[in-house]
Amino acid sequence: MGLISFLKSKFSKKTENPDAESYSKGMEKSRQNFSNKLTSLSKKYKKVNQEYFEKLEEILIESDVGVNLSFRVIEEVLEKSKQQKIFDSDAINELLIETLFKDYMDKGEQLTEIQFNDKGPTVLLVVGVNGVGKTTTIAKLAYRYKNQGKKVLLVAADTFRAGAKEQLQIWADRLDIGIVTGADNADPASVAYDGVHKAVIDKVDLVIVDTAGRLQNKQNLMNELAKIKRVLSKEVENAPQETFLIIDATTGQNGVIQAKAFAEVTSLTGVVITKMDGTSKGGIILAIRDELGTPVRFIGLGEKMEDLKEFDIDSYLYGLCVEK
Ligand SMILES: Nc1nc2c(ncn2[C@@H]2O[C@H](COP(=O)(O)OP(=O)(O)OP(=O)(O)O)[C@@H](O)[C@H]2O)c(=O)[nH]1
Ligand SMILES: [Mg+2]
Repeated sequence: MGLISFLKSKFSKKTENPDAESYSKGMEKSRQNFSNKLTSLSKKYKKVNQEYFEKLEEILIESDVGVNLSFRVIEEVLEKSKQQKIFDSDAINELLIETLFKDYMDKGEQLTEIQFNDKGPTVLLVVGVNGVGKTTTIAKLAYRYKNQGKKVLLVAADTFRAGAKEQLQIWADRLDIGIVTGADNADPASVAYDGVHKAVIDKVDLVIVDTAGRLQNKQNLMNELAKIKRVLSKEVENAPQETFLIIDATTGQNGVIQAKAFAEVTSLTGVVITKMDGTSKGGIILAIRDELGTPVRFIGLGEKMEDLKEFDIDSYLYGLCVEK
């Protein structure tokens, strides 16, 4: 059975994966772009030729899959098509999706949920440039893990942007969870320290540290993040156990550039892609994975607290490719 038929049958029973429906809804714009283009291309050609592969590569690039990955995947599909003597355009499209899937899987581990520390708090540091959805994602994660019975504490180490801590405070109140804040323009590392200190005393399970996203000066950012990390590990061994980079899907290839820049200044354990519902170019997930190798842990499919889903490649491809 081909991958598309597999995905269709897998998700025909909603109970098997309730998230698949959210992916399908949240990725409607991307699907309309990607899937419609594939369908109309295969209708136009029926049998593939050199031009067909060029058009296919264009569709991938237009969906933000990235030039490098697009090129590689098309080469691979072309090769397989020759070897296996597949010239039917629908079959080639299916082969393309399978190749994208395989490429994602081959890149390494498929971790999603936060890995909890056996003893003591687990610390998650959240980084990313301005406005990508850091604070919202933190609230969504806090909501998720609170519902799983974890004691969660938020730490407002973004002391730079006016109103940042008030925004986090609103979420903490709404979720009825603890929060540590500092004075405006306080040293972010000192707020981070107060946060983990309180977390140890209060026997918190998960500490989520919000940071200001400043990428104007790489050296400063590197120093600031290094200092925060040092301070966190003073109170909790191996903290932060998780560092998530937040990327806004609507920023396209710019997001990929940000991801590379952050990966250069600090070690990341995961990426969260937000605003997938707001883009028609959902291929960015594949590009980020290709460039960084870091697993995409969660994706944001809307503004509400429950709109954060753990990343699942099957549901993602279902959302991207499978027409209703
Ligand atoms: N549609 C949609 N909107 C989102 C998503 N995630 C975040 N947003 C919106 O993006 C905007 C910015 O989100 P914030 O969480 O404030 O972003 P931030 O990175 O903390 O911003 P700064 O603190 O200013 O750096 C808000 O209006 C959010 O509601 C998502 O998955 N989908
Ligand atoms: Mg923020």
